[in-house]
Amino acid sequence: MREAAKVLSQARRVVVFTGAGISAESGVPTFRDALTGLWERFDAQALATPQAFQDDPDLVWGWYEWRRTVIRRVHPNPGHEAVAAIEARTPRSVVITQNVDDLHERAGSAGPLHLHGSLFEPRCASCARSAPMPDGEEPSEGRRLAPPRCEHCSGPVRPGVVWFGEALPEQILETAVQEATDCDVLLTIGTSGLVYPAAEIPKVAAMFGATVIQVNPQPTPLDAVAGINLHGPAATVLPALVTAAWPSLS
Ligand code: BJW
Ligand code: ZN
Repeated sequence: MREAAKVLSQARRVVVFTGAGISAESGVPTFRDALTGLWERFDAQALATPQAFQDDPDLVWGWYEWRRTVIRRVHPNPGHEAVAAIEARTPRSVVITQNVDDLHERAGSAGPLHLHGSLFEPRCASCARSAPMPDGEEPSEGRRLAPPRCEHCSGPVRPGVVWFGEALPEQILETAVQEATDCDVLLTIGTSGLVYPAAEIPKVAAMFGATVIQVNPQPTPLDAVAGINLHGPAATVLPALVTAAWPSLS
């Protein structure tokens, strides 16, 4: 922790790279947690595909609307707040997230780069125009729900996220890679490091000479990339890291 605090406090450019684990303590299940309710017998990896939406749009749209309801009800945790504090204390910093929730924004992070899109930007699956966000709340056990139809072409509306087999938003990925090549420290938080090309980001930073600090209670393939591994939950480790890095400001 002391070494991590030292390099962080001395860094001019910091990239904070996050995954589902940072939102776990807000009550958002991680991607690899078992599904519950209506989706108990499904695998998230199989639902997050264009094929699943094509085969059973009501099942997939219902799942995403249920997740949006969950996220609306929860709050950023001290891990998200610590990330915003790091941004406020570092001259050049950027948050690159794989998460489709909006908890970084709600904690005060300025313009996080969403590599895998957002639950809050539905669009037409046929013509790609953005679609209004439906209102209303989903029942806690979830339900099948027909996707709305596009106002322009009547195509089905889909979540504005990146599914397996789809390209990441080109400009955002390009900026993220550029930031990784340019930073002094990359903090990777709460990601299994299994999903590509996002998992390349910490590797790029390490290759270009940055110190990679990982925060995760479990081992991951990024253990080998990180110069410093802080084993523990983000909502505990990150506030402690901020206090250790900037004792006089905390
Ligand atoms: C805590 C904690 C606490 C718990 N504190 N930590 C190269 C090699 C092999 C395969 C591929 C490759 N390149 C591409 C692929 C294929 C594929 C892929 O990576 N597959 C792998 C599974 C093998 N990638 C793709 O298909 C990508 N597209 C692509 O490559 O396109 C090519 C193309 C080019 C041009 C034209 C067309 C195509 C797209 C990937 C999209 C990923 N999308 C998802 C779903 C988003 C929507 C949704 O949410 O439903 O994104 S998948 C899912 O995984 C989601 C996440 O953002 C992403 C990463 O997961 P994350 O965040 O790491 O979460 P978990 O659950 O895995 O891990 C949680 C971690 O938290 C754990 O480590 C815990 O220990 C930890 N934790 N509590 C801190 N309190
Ligand atoms: Zn349309």
